[in-house]
Amino acid sequence: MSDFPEFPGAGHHPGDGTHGPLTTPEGDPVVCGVDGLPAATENSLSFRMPLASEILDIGIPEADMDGDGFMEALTLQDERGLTVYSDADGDRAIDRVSTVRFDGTYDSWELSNAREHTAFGGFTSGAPTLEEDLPRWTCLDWGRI
Ligand SMILES: [Ca+2]
Ligand SMILES: [Ca+2]
Repeated sequence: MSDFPEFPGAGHHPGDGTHGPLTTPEGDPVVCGVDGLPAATENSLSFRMPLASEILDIGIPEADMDGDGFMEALTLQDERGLTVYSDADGDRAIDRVSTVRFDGTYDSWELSNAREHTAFGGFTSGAPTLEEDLPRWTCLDWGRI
């Protein structure tokens, strides 16, 4: 961690959590609890978390948030906060994430290209090979409590 100097007149700092939601350098949401997770594999029954740089094996859902009898959400946490991961369309690829951090920041995202990128869902393997296969996350809401 380092302190960034203030630049007078520099108006926009995407991704720093102050003027926009926290993002990784690749533009992914900064989520909690994924450190050390394995990469998703073709034969796993786990849900997967598509990110620009990798597709993670996120584990087995533990909650039925919408009451349809199928569990589609799980929560992971680490020393920064916690993130709820959910699969809204049932293809076993996470497409909604909501993070609340202990520093008071929060953000919610959805996978904006989930439907046309089945490589990240179902039982197909997920290594993206084309640029347009990269998952794109769109921030729905962010701020500070
Ligand atoms: Ca459900
Ligand atoms: Ca999904």
